[in-house]
Amino acid sequence: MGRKATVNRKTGETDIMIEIDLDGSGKAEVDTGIGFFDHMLNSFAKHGFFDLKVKVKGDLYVDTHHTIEDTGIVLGKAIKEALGDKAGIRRYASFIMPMDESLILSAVDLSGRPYLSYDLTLNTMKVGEFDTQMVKEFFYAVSYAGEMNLHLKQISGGNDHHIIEAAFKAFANALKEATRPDERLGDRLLSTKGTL
Ligand SMILES: [Mn+2]
Repeated sequence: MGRKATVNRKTGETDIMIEIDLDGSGKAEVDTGIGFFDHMLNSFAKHGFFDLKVKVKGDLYVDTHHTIEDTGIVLGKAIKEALGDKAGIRRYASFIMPMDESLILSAVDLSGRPYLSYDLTLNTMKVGEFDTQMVKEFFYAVSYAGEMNLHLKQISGGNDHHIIEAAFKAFANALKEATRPDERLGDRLLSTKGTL
């Protein structure tokens, strides 16, 4: 069966299907209707070695808000579902991603406790059709629906495309490591509480 999940969510604002395989090869098929967002989710899949299918029909005639936020909710749910009982995984990891002048740190703990610490400074309103204010909303939704502690910290930055892309790649790498099995654990949980 493997560590895969398919999650569907339909509201009056968005209709979303996401399929993820945590043990994939980075194959992605993404269509959100927002070019830059597709670019970010493709990067997330490729650099995390996740197989990812994302189909989104959102109310883009309003703006990009519902589409981006709801995609975050469904991606978080899919990650959580694919992880199952989290037995044997490393649980936490961090990564520092450079992209030219920008340097972004992401740390992840698949603790079961949602928390987002967000420290990126973006300078423009939009990258393409993507509203830069939505970066925080997206990662907030992923962290809450995925029940993970997620930090994004800008060490240095200049160009918004670089900062955002480095954040998605840093998150992908941190999540990739945190979801890897540690053979010393066998099927035990890395928790003194005995639950994650
Ligand atoms: Mn790019």
